[in-house]
Amino acid sequence: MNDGVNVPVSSATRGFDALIIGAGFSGLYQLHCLRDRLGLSVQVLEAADGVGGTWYWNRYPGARCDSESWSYSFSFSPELQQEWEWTERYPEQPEIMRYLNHVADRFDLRRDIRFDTRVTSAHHDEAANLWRVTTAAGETLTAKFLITAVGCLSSANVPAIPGLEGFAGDWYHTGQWPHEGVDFTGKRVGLVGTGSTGIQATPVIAAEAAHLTVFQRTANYSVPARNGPMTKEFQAQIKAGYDAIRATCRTTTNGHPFTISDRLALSVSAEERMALYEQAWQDGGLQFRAVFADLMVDRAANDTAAEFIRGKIRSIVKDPATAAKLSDIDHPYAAKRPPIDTDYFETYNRDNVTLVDVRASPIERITPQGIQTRDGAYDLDVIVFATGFDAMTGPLLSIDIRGRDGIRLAQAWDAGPRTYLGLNVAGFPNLFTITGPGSPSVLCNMPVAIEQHVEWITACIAHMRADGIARIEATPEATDTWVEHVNEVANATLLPQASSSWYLGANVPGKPLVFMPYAGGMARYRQICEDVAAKDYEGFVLTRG
Ligand code: N01
Repeated sequence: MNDGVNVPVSSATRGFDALIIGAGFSGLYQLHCLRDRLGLSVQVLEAADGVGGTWYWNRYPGARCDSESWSYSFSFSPELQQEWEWTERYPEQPEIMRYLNHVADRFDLRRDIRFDTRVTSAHHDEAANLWRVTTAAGETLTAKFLITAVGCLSSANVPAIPGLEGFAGDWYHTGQWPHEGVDFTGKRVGLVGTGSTGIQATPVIAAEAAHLTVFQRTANYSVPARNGPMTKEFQAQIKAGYDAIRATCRTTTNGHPFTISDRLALSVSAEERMALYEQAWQDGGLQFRAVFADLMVDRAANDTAAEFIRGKIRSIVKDPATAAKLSDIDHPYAAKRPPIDTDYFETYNRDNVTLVDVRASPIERITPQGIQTRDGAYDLDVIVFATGFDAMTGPLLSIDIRGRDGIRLAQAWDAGPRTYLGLNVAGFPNLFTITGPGSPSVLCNMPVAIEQHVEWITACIAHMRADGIARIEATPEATDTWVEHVNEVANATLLPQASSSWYLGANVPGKPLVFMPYAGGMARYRQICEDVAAKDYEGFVLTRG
């Protein structure tokens, strides 16, 4: 597929006002803001041959967004949101790709995107006050501003299991799925991983494969999505109510179009609590987490939700041994990113599906025939790794980014990511990191977090240009205070209690264990960012030039 236009670059260095890395939701909107609102010369550099970011790569069976379609979209253009027709409650990957391609065309963005262009390094030249960016093809481009729009979940994590190279069948990572798809008909498939991705893919692969073996290391909660088509009436209702929907998204903790109840879980009777959970289970979706105000901060409250879901698993899954493995969950509900599903637990009632507990009996190696655990050998034709990502820092650290005095980002972050507001790193002038570590990012409905960052960055650059400011950079003191605040708000929740969570970097061997996203809530974070800007960018050093 080549739905992009490649802009030729001469061998001489080309200069721009701003370079943006990545053409997903964030890169597209940032390009529109800087080019069409501020009149800057901008170039987006994108490794893929089309727009879409994470949605370009994640084409695995069942790939679908867990946010409601009407909220998982741009709010900046009233015309766009009125003309676009979502077809389902949760959009499937191809529908999101159609939407993002439509956005790229509607706002004439492609002419400033260079596709098939992987950025390998970005070095700041202090004397020239420029970023020098090189690509895998050896070209160099320069810009005053460098904006990373690389996404939080774009570095695939393929576990280093001995023997993979000798596997006689085919293997795939869900985040690097072949464009032509994979035909599982008649195949014995092994799926490793039971995060949101594995939980989405399991029922779809099981329906096609001869046999599916799911290798589960950490059992997980999941709540039914209750996906369904958007009726004409519901479409009309959403479109008429968009102002209120967007206002809710901007002011709620997780950027979703629903509010969190102010009831406490233990303030109601056991009967009422069960009835409320049952209603939320029937309604489906991430709203389950919003039934009570204290589910993410009080372990006793959380236990009630956790036990309700465990009970559901035991009632759905007919084989008691399988039900026991699936419901033996070691962390609070939603302390890891909560999956939602379509018939995930029901799928274990199929004759052609087996669950293997690889916590009890770890995977030892991959043989030419399949997967060998401590206690058994599983012959497979295909292995699917739904093993997640080197999240948040991985996409940034895969680029050789160097700031003042040649300091490498990898060095600055050797004990874990340190940012100011998740937007900038001390020592890296004029670098903006959209949805960077230390911002709400993955704890928020992503387009809401993205729009807030892009609009803040755009206003900041407009302010710099209006006031003749050449350079902006976070101070080390503001960074220290912010990192402390990020840790403090995370520790006030149950989120760090999931020891295998990718929020902590625990899924990647050797990665520093640091809670990366900002858990203080989107509304609070937005206010902090606005206050910083209003106080003449407090915590940043602005240099005229
Ligand atoms: O990845 P994960 P994901 N041996 O890291 C297991 C977003 N998303 O791709 O927990 C055996 O959550 C690992 O086990 P453990 C969403 O934000 C969004 O599923 O480390 N198992 C875990 O079970 C989500 O949270 C949507 O013990 C191994 C699984 O692999 C994020 O992407 C849809 C292993 C990885 O789970 C990531 O989700 C899907 C090993 N060596 C995803 N290594 C939508 O909204 C890892 N595992 C569309």
